[in-house]
Amino acid sequence: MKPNFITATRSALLAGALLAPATLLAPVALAQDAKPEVKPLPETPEQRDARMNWFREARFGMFIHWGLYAVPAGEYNGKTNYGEWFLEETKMPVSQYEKYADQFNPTKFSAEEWVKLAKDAGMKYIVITSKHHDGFAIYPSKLTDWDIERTPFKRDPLKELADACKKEGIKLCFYHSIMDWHHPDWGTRRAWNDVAQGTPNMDRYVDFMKGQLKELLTNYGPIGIVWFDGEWESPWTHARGVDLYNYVRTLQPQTIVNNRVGKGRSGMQGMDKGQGVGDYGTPEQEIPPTGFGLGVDWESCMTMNNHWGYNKNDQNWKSSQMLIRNLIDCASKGGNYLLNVGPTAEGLIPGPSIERLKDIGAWMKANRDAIYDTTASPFKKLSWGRVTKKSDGKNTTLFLHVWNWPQDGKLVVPGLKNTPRFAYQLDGKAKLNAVQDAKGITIDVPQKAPDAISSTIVLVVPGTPIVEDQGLAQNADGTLQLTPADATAHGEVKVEQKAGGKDNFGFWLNANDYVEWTFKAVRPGKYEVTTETAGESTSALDLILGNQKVRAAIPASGDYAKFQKVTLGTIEIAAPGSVTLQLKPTGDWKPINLRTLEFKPAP
Ligand code: H79
Repeated sequence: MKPNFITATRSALLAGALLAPATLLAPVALAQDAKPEVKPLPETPEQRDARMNWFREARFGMFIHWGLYAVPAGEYNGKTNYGEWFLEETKMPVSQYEKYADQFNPTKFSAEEWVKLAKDAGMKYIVITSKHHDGFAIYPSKLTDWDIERTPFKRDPLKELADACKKEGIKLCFYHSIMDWHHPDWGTRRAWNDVAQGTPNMDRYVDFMKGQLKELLTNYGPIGIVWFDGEWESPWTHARGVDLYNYVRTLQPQTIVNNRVGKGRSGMQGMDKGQGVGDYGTPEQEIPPTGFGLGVDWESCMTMNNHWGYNKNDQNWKSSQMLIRNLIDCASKGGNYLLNVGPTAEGLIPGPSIERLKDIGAWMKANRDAIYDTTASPFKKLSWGRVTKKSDGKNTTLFLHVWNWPQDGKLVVPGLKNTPRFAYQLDGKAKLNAVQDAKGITIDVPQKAPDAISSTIVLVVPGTPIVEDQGLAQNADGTLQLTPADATAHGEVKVEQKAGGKDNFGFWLNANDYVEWTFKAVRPGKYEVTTETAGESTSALDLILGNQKVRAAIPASGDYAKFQKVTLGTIEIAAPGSVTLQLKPTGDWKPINLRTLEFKPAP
């Protein structure tokens, strides 16, 4: 995604050109300017930094998906897997769906409790659905009767949240869906929308949406972010996106707008490709394998179980460890983590979500300095965890988030060339010995990890960190681990993050997709390569290294979630130096999930 100031500068230049004497304009420019394209509001880099500052410092927010879909709670006609897409997936007549409004009476809702829960978890902002794709406004809107006033609940949850957020110093933000399955003017009217009449008219729809945004950006105080979604259907266009972006920024000049206001978003990876608009990228249900460099802002939104909206049968909760490590992972790559809760129709955040938020809060209480206002890691990939950093202009403080505690009590920070000033344990501030050697900096740490989930070691070095890329290399004894995260994946293959270093390649659905690693060989010899795979059918892969090709037969495990150990074959490393290993579908290949490859000297 392109930082907005690039386009801002360009439009400033364009404005200058338009003021120039007509004789100076080339004929081409005249033709293009005949119907000037709407540009995002101009802004200097300094203005943009000032506007984005709180978001970059915050690193952690709460997403709330709350609407009428909480009434059926995921169940309909014997199926139990629905969420906030209930209306679209059941294709229920809209008139029937509207009746859920009679049962939406969240008398147990307490804005104060929700905001405190977010704050105690260490979250700095809340993004709540003012309207999801079903079009239902969770606040009293003067512009429609498809709103909370239709329910027995005669309160305004957004007003109560705005007051509680103001009191607790939390930024309130609104998720507002562009796509609207209920409104008669949304351009792709659903066949089951039996309450809409007439011909859809997008200009009228935009007027309606702008009217609601005006309510939201006028009646609830300063709004941190307007989080658009549902931009991908064809009635929505880039020009409408730019216009809407400018509209929001005109109502509240300091508000941040995500990139889903426009059409640039590239799939679930969420960053803009091609022509985009908006202030930051929005990966969904995934954390990018690396960051995107300076000046590129992003936020990964993720669920705690498998649904955004409340689903009473979904007990597939991620562990607190995974959620905490996801937060660290995002911060280490220069991004934010927006973690979702789906409250019930009674107004309660589910118990398992509360437990996890409390665990995260306990970790954050001790480790907050290592998350807020930090910037991305200067290291590529570390075997033991992640790094965040802060600079005061003179020194750099590196926060070493250690997930895999060193058995020998020596934490090696590989390739770091700065002379260490000092190191300590964040928890308790105990000083630690840090020495520089050929490998980088080695810190003496206690035998036992201070925190089973993630321990923070602080290392202060002068200046900016200078890191010599160590790359992937065989260990001295020849062993080697090639993790999915270290690989280059070609095609649609993705790295699925799992707890305990058990990431796997997933979505490997195409026989043309393949993966490869480049590493430094230090110990020539024959190596047995093993891994763990999961799949419904038997499969086959070629293991390719130089001119060797070893065909690996992969047995079925019966289930994409059930992994079993597989020996891929024996391969020879002929000489020290850079080596590339590829894994390519072959013969009777069928989709599989695959974990880390392990090299062991062959017997
Ligand atoms: O609000 C939650 C979900 O209801 C909503 N976004 C989160 C935050 C969501 N809507 N759709 N999806 C999630 C999945 C939709 C994916 C697709 Fe597409 C839409 C596939 C094709 C069109 C996104 C846009 C991926 C490619 C283009």
